[in-house]
Amino acid sequence: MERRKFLKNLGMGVAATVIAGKSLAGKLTNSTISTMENFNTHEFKALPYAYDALEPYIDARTMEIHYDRHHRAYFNNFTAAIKGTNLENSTIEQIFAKVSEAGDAVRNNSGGFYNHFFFWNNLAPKSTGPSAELSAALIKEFGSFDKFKELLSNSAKTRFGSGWAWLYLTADKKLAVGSTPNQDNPLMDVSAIKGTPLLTIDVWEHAYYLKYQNKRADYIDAFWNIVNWEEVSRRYQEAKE
Ligand code: MN3
Repeated sequence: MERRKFLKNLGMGVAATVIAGKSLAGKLTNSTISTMENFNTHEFKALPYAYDALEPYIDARTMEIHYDRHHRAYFNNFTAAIKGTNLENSTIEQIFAKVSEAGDAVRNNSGGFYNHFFFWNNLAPKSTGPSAELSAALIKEFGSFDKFKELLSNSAKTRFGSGWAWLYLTADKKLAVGSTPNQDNPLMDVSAIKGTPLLTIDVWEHAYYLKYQNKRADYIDAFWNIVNWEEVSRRYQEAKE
């Protein structure tokens, strides 16, 4: 994306943040990007909140570096990797479905591009709780809400090296938790876990090291204070239909 357009998008993000302070829940959903259609244009979208919005659980400096350097680099490398190929006109979902044929540059950078936007949008300054329907489904599948949290947390804590932990919906519409290495995700044909992502935790060290250093478990425990359950519930509603 050209620089001017990027800055314009970033400016819109700042404006949305100010509004979000007044009416958090309503405005945050305006900038959600979880539907696949929104990824068709392969745009680098603004954060749906300010860098310091997730304090004290995720610090502003980590958010700035994570979004503006790490995430932006994935986006730039992704667009460079597909430039001039037939993937340029593919949806991100189509790219993931055949990512094994596309090579490592596409696999790593399409995942890094998508996973981070997905992650930003499943975080919010104020966490509420899952919808009644998602709550019932979580209890039915995992026994209790706390048990679900424990399973996803353990999945994140035990992912060796860099990767992501996920709550996802399988093809037969069952809730499941698991993790993926590097920048893989459950939409990729190469992934050991497959389904529609609903909630994710980035467990790369760059996501937490400035504040938590080697204490990945503390970062994961803090994560539960900033889950955007409104967005996760919406994704569940969309995925189960
Ligand atoms: Mn990351």
